[in-house]
Amino acid sequence: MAAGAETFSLREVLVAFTACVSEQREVRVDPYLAGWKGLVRFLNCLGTIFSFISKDAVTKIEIIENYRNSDQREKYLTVQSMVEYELANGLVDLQQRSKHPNSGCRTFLRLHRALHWLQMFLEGLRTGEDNSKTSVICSETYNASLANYHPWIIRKAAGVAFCALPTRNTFLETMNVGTAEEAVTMLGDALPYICEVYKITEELYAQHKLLDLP
Ligand code: 1PZ
Repeated sequence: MAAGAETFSLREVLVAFTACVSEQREVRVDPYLAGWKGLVRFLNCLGTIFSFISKDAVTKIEIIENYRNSDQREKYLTVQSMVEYELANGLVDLQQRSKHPNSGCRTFLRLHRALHWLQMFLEGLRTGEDNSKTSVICSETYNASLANYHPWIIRKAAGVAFCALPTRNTFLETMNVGTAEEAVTMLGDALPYICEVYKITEELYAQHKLLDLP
């Protein structure tokens, strides 16, 4: 098991997502990234076969973190302020990646699409039968969401990696939130928050026609 894995609990990840939505219904960037960082740590505990996935997630997290550490950090406080700032200043490549290949908007969109998968995957785990296969839940939800944005070679590699996933109950126990039943309860409590974060971002991106950013 990776160092620190014994103290790691998926509860912290879910708590981070519950802290994302502000009173003004804006999505705060810092807890969003904290949630993703926790997911990456969790993914790393599942084995090196997933490292091509976690590496990409880390790259994206770091791009946005760099904006949060730059002189413009205040503009990246929420997804709403980021979209407003980048669009108003022509910092987003709308047709093809060229001058601004790593805009906050296009990078965040990749995590946002992955959050849709996560939402469906965790819901599938939560409602699945005791003996159901995590790999099946994972590939079904992946095919219904993120796969649509990935080229064949990545879909293939993802499919191979999914086969390494343990059974549902073992997977729920790996979350380190207690028994499988306790993990299911926690998922039920946390998922509405993740759905809300996803929904607000989706509406914002749709409103600004940013859902297909290259
Ligand atoms: C529990 C099992 C984990 C399954 C994870 C399912 C998601 C599979 C995603 C495979 C992504 C592989 C690597 C790179 C993909 C990139 O090309 C894309 C698009 O970025 P671009 O090329 O446009 O810059 N990246 C993404 O779609 C972001 C993927 C982030 C995935 C994070 C998963 C975290 C999982 C947590 C598990 C609890």
